[in-house]
Amino acid sequence: MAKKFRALTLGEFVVAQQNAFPYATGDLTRLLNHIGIASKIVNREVNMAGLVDILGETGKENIQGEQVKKLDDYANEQFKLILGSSTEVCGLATEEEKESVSFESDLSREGKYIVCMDPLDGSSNIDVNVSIGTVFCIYRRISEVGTASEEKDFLQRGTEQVAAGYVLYGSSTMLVYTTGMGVTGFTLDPSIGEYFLSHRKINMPDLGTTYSINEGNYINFPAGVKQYIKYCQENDLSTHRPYTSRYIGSLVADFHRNMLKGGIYIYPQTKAHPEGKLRLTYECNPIAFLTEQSGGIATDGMGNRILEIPVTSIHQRVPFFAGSPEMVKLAEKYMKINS
Ligand code: AHM
Ligand code: MG
Repeated sequence: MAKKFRALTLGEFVVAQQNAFPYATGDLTRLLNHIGIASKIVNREVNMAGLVDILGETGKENIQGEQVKKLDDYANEQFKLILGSSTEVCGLATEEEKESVSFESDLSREGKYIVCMDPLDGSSNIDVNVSIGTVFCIYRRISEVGTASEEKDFLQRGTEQVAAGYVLYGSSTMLVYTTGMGVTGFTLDPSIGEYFLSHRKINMPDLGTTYSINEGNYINFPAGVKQYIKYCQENDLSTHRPYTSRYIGSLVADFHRNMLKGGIYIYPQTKAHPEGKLRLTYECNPIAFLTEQSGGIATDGMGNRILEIPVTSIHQRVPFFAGSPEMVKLAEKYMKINS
């Protein structure tokens, strides 16, 4: 006989969290649930993509003569559709949209939240069946409720985030989020299509033995980063070095591993990306919020806390150092010595 199983679902957990706040209206709870639903639809499509590739599907039409969806566009449209028809969100900024999107309906305009997201991050990994993710964060709007969302709603500092999280489409699919009360993780049971609580309170170790950086860019790294990498590679049994290098090329997946096991993720300024590659609003800020809520540190490598960096445009880039506090502090020290 199959083993009996009972764990809290994502829906049950967010409602229980909401009940801790007697004046909460339930909007944030509904919004998190809507993100969960959209992610399950994207997850289904992500799984299908591998199958389509295996069958050798090429070109732009599938067997029914329909357009083969590019998954990042598909994910973008799916999140837009679900959030746009919810009543909690008045606007959305994503990696795929040049400008922020203001939802038109009267009900949407009553929504008090805006969302910034990268619908499918690390999407170059799709074709080779490697982990990818969705990253999101939620802010309270600044513009007046009942009107269209405005650009200023999306240019708030990371410290103003109400919630942030990601979905990791990996060997299992996980939704991990924070509302500022620690980091909680849920794992999707694909057989019944439900996220179940699997990681009640995630604590990032103070020190890890993994560093994640695209070393192919080594020659173009700042001197401080080169020295920190050298430190990671040196032999010293007492500090468990050399460390292990692990780089998937999907921020969500690299961060997730480092958060659970301890480690550091670095995407510094390079020749190709003098301001860093990752985007502040929908990649770095949400991951920085999760980093801090799990006990880590996230900076630009120059002593500036990511969450406090002024946001001047939706697609602004920033160097990103995030992970176990002892590791980020040391990397920062090397950056400072060399600046
Ligand atoms: P994307 O938003 O275009 O997918 O780029 C973001 C991704 C991160 O997930 C990942 O950590 C990084 O870019 C990888 O970049 P690179 O291939 O330069 O190492
Ligand atoms: Mg991205």
